[in-house]
Amino acid sequence: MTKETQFTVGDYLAERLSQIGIINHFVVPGDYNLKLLDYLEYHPKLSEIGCCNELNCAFAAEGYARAHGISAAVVTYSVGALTAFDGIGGAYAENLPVILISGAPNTNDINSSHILHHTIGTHNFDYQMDIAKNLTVAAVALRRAHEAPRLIDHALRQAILQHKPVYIEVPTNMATQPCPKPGPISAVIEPETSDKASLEQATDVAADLISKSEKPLMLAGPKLRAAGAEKAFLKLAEALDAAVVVQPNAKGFISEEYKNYAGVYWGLCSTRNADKIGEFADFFIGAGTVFNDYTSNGYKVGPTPDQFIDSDYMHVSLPGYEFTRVKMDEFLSRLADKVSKKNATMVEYARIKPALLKYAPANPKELLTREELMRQIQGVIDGNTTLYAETGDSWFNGMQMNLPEGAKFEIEMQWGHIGWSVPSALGYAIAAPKRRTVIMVGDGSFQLTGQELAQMVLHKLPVIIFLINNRGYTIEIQIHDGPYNRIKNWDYAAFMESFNAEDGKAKGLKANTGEELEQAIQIALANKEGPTLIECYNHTDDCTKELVAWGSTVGATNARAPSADQ
Ligand code: DPX
Ligand code: MG
Repeated sequence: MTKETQFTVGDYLAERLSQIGIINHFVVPGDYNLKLLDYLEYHPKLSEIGCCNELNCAFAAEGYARAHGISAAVVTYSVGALTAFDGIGGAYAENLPVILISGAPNTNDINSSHILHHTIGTHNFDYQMDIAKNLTVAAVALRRAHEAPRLIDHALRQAILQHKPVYIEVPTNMATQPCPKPGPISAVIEPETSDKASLEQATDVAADLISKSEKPLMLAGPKLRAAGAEKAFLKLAEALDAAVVVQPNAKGFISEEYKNYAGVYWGLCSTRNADKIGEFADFFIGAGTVFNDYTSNGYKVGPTPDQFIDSDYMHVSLPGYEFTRVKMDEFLSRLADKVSKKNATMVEYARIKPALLKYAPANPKELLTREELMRQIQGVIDGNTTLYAETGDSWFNGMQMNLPEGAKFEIEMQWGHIGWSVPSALGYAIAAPKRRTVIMVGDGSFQLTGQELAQMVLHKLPVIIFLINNRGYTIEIQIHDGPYNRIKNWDYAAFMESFNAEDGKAKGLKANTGEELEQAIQIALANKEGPTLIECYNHTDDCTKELVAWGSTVGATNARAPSADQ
């Protein structure tokens, strides 16, 4: 590959990606994006990670954004992008700024009567852009080189400001076109600030409402991290000395060793009596909360609007008020200056706080139970661990894990795509190679995207995968059972080792008893040169009681008859 000396659109995009902090981008090549990939490769600070397919590529980028703040995935037209869109929808739902870059037909063909490969075989070249517009906050198609700087900068800025994915379409003849060099990067990355008058008024109203309440409780939601407002949230918690609870998809955003931490607030699935302190509270101070059907257990959990303040990235909702252009972190921090101590929820919590969940060791010779499995996984989690909990009973098991200071937790609860965890953890481990990435994933989920383990082998990432083999879709069994919830068993341990081929250092192990699991974990911890998958026995019916309770509420919510006025 020889590089032209002139600065091109490909160089511009590469330079901007680097300037916004991207080091690794995730790719699947195709003839519509090959030239662009060359330009990304030429850039001295960018390094590509190949993926097995575009769904995994989008999820890997999503995981990279979880650890690193922002990411990019590069795919080919239609056959690639349409597959990637599923993961991009996930990034939208999970508030992760992923830049999806797609190759596209030559600009001369787009307006011609030619029929092109990787299309539906008509002259419609709009469908991909139409989908992109629905799944991103900015979708741009480069058609003329001189417009590229403006369009690229616009898309990148929107990703950063809105914490959501964006789409950039690059025709196959565009990366090579001469283009001006980028201006200062501050034009793209400079953060927005609050409108001062709105910030003052919003915090005055909020402080007044809090002073009139007796038992305020702080509630962290899934948008707190994307807003970068964790510190401000804690500042307010300290000022009030109120108890702090988190939604299930905000677990880990607040240290579980924080003195005011009172667990996961999720109705019957709550931990550490968070539901009880929620019932005791008379006012909720939320930050980035989202109550969907799952996290509200069929709309049963959550504060009423008259007892609830919530802040989003750029607005605040209070009973009877709505303030726009008020940033979450600035709101929480300024509010902390205006309130005084109101610690009734903390006083009550000290009374009802349960001891930390701890399972007694099982007989090591006996078949593994869910409790024994969780007891041993808990032992692996230290302050340097990131625990991934895949959709399935792993969600509920994950909730109950105690996270020591420094440990992190990743879940994909809004999108809820089975198969997310393996590729996302690949991206995460690429971005945070010094952390211990641990995945809890069910057999059904694993079957969607398990081949992305290959990249962990290639890049020698010591990820530990607990494959929980309960021979089926147990969560679906609890929502609504039928023969479709049973799946073909695989030899998962052998599958892992198949990726080694001639040079890999992955290990695939099986654990049917407590003793075997203990030994497997020792081997996994010692394997620093590749991933280790431990296929763990779990009886189909041996699931959490929280899943059973939640499954019946979701089943009932799904089954509601149509309203008469519909
Ligand atoms: C489905 C789910 O084996 O976990 O613990 O046995 O439930 P459990 P598994 O990974 O099975 C997962 C399975 C089929 N959900 O129980 S949660 C429906 C679904 C989804 N995402 C996609 N397709 C179907 N969530 C992409
Ligand atoms: Mg299963």
